[in-house]
Amino acid sequence: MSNPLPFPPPAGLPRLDRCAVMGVVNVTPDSFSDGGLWHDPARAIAHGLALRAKGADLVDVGGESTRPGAQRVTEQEELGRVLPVVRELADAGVVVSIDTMRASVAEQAVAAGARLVNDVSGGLADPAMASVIADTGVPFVVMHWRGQSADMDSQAVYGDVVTDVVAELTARMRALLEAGVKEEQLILDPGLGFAKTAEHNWALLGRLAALTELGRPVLVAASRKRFLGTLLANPETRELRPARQRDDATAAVSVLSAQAGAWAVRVHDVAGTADAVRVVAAWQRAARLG
Ligand code: PMM
Repeated sequence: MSNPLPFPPPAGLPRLDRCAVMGVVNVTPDSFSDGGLWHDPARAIAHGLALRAKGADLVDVGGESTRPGAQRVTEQEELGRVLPVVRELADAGVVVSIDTMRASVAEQAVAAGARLVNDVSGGLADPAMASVIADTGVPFVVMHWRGQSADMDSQAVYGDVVTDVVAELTARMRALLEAGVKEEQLILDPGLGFAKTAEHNWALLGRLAALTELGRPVLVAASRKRFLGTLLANPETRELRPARQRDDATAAVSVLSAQAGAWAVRVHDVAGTADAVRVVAAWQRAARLG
């Protein structure tokens, strides 16, 4: 079957005929959407296997919460959280992504079997990240980022958010290439919710083509984020829709992202999105044949 996506899959990852589904395993006590649920390694491993069974093509393992206002954990703490989970899942044949801003964690996770590094800082938080990515040769998610979570809300100031994010991601790509990373390794991510208001997030989604046109695979990670809670707030009380009741909206974003040419979507509730991306692929196939 021909690949309808406008780019080959990132280096070393399976080729799919549809948008890929990245399931999330946060091995943290405090992530906004599922904090504490998978903090214990055995439970995190079981959860990763369950996500694969539900249709995740990749499983993203993270040991540090990046919710707005979050404080950093130590390197030892992060390594202790993620390495056993990465190792077990990789040994079980799961395609594992490591969600980290630390070069040392990325390096050890890749040695333990991770096949992709997902860095929400796009290599900005740790100057050693670029050389680890260049040396390991694994795909690297370059997310748009302006600073650590503790004070990122104050940095949500843009002229035109789409133009600014494209310019800042382009500068990041250039710096990574200069540091020896290959273009085939790069995956782009608009960084929804990171130094961005709800309006900024919607602008980036509505004009996703500005990112896909940069010629690299694009990852969209809207799952359960606050802007969906705001959209679906109780009209009377203005209370935000709780994080775990944002999965239908997340699946809708997955459909539209897939339709807009995203390479992958990163989600907590894999089942709904796994179905959704298959519907989009079937629809697009039929449209091509018609
Ligand atoms: N968001 C979170 C964590 N990791 N990775 C990428 N590439 N893009 C994101 O937008 C992103 C991420 C925060 O969400 P979580 O706490 O639910 O994992």
